[in-house]
Amino acid sequence: MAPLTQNQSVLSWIDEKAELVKPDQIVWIDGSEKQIEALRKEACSTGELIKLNDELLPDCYYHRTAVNDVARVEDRTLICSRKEEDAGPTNHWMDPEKAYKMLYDIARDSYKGRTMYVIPYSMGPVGSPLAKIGIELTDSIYVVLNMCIMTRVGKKVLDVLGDSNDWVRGLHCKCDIDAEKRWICQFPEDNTIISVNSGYGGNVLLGKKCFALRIASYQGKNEGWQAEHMLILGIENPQGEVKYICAAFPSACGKTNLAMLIPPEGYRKKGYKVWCVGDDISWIRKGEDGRLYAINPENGFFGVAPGTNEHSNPNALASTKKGTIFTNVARNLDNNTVWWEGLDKNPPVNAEEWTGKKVNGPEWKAEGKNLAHPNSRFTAPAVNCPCISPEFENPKGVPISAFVFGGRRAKLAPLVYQSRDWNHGVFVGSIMASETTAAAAGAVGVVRRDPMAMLPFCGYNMGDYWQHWIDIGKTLDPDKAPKIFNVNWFRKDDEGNFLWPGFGDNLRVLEWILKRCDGEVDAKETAIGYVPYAKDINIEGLEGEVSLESLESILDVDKSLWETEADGIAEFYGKFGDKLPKELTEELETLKANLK
Ligand code: GTP
Ligand code: SPV
Ligand code: MN
Repeated sequence: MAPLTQNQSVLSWIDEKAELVKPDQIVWIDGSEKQIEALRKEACSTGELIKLNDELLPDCYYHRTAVNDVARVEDRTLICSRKEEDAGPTNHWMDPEKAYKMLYDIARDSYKGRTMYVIPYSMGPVGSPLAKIGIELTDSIYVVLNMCIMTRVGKKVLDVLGDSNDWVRGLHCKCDIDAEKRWICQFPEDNTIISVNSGYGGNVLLGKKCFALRIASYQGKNEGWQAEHMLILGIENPQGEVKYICAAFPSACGKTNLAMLIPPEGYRKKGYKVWCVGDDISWIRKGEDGRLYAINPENGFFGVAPGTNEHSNPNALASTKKGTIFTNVARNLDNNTVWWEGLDKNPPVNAEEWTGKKVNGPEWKAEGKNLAHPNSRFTAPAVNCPCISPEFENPKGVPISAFVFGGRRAKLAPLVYQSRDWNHGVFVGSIMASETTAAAAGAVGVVRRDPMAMLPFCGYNMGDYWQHWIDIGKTLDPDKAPKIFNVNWFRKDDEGNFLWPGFGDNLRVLEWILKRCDGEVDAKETAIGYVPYAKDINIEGLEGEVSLESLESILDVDKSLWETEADGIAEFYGKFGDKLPKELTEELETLKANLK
């Protein structure tokens, strides 16, 4: 097929890679519905996709990955910078020369008998000054179809690229899905990503974590902007004013849910609305007026299915009703639809669990087994979302009032607190810790440090990344800089029950955050920062669920627990040697002094 561009840097790179992997043919993805439909048909004919009930779920498809390939693999994700120090102590590193050789040996001839798909894509609205372009080569139709939902794809992207060399190279080879030879490698200094032996989400949709976070965070450091693992939501008050918040939570800790939240009834009646700009990634840059502006570089949602239902997240559920690809959920064989834990209380009797075994759903559940994989996902077009922001396509992005950090902490972190200033806010982000989830392979529920929710996604030394945050702060007028907060929806009592209802009710906390941004409410100064007075969090309508007393207990700062935490932070910071910004050392000293 004739190339869709004359760009020499693109053509020669594709030639070179085709020479390596030896495809039977090369197909350029032009972004047309006709081509996409033909690919869906082809994938259905080989069993790669299953078409779902077209009346109940129009244009929706089902896919199962290999059972050894169901989540990101952090210990096989490498940052291949020339110097090991530039990857830093929190990344796995390999010398680029060695990595290229290893990867080329694995990839060599692996497209024989197969097609090479060339996907030109834009992260961010096509042509936006905040957007960037990538090209992914893949031998997987599943990847092509997912990229067509998650990013802006096709000829229009190449037209914007022209003959520029500023684009990110991505090579994906399924190979044999051999877990022992699976590698997800970023070469930040070469704008290059190579992924081999996986067919799962974040490992292979190279625009997402590999580019929009690992490569882009490095680009942002050099170019004066930020790539963050943050959702973007707009909160519209009854007067029709919209304020935007960016929030960073680790994987499977509530970004999609918060980004699409439905206000509690009392708020809805007053006229509050929430608009979703993005649910996972933000690219942030200073605008002409001196404020920070964020775009969502993605065009769809790769969301966690389990737990998504009519009550927890009706907007996410509605987003999955057409044009969606479901991965590793369970199937209801009676009506050819999908099911997952937490969708409803009726697991299908005639079911196929996520590995493809035919089972009786209720009996299977009674044995304590899952029908859907805990990290099963939907890939849904952003335009499907009933609360998608009217600013979603705005090439300039939206102005940010607050940054919010958060994680899963059963104890310790209060429901919400505010940093004293920007540098203290960077400290608050840097000390984030969270219980691990099924989004990455490995143990679940273990508390680990996850600064700014970027631990698995920062493409360079985390110490330099913190310095970049501090440097950005220096360029901002304090009146225009977003205020920085920390939240914890996941505090538990001694019996393991969540103490805060979460989901839509999180708006009550966001309301306090916006009032703080506007200087409309007082707060209590504590050792860790400003904590709300319980009376200032609106719990109207939560009678029976949350009392003033229980609210006080989840706003409580337990100094002895925080002293232990400070030791843990000091130990973590110790790994960074002289890369640790002195501002953060000072913040830690202040925390320790405050706890005395
Ligand atoms: P990634 O796509 O992996 O980046 O995840 P995410 O941060 O978007 O997480 P998501 O919103 O999909 O939520 C993951 C899980 O957290 C789901 O099972 C939710 O049910 C649960 N969850 C989300 N918000 C809340 C909350 O406010 N409280 C509680 N208790 N659970 C929540
Ligand atoms: C995450 O793990 O944070 C995700 C899913 O958003 S993945 O695309 O697999 O990284
Ligand atoms: Mn994520």
